[in-house]
Amino acid sequence: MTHFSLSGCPHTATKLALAMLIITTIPMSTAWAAGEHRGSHAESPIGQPGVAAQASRTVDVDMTDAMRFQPARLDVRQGETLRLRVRNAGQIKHELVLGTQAELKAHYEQMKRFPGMEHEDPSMVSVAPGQIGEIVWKFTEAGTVDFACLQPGHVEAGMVGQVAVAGGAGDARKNSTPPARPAGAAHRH
Ligand SMILES: [Cu+2]
Repeated sequence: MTHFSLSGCPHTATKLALAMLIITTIPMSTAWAAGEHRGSHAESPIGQPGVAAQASRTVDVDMTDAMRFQPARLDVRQGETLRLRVRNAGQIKHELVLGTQAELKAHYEQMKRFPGMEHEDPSMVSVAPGQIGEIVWKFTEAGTVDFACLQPGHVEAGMVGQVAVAGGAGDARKNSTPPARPAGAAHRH
């Protein structure tokens, strides 16, 4: 049984690199060709692509040639949608990729095997020097979501960070995120 995690994180790679990967690691499938990922973000512990109009706030993250994200730690509430405005303050290409540690590790190995590989997915953004990119992401599960710059060498240099997702639907409700269920709010005693 083919398991997609072996091929790295389920991001859409392009051109030759992807073709080679498919040949060497996974059979061609309509799901992949359609740009879908089995075991996709809908059930991912890191959350799912967000809708910009539902973003509760915008957070600026800088990426530098010192191989750092600034800030490298973000705090969000479970259920919150964040607009991440990611600025490359350096002279070389950087990227911010959200994922579980396992996903990032696998994806990073892939990036090292195919330097310069272009890849894209709603959970990541590659940003040219001096440019600004954006990720809109909904953090649906409490816990920790990792992120990293997967350009070869950057992880080892420390270009990693974390999003701490505070649990508690009750808190999210208080903070104006529409509740999934009214939970008896309709009547009062
Ligand atoms: Cu980088």
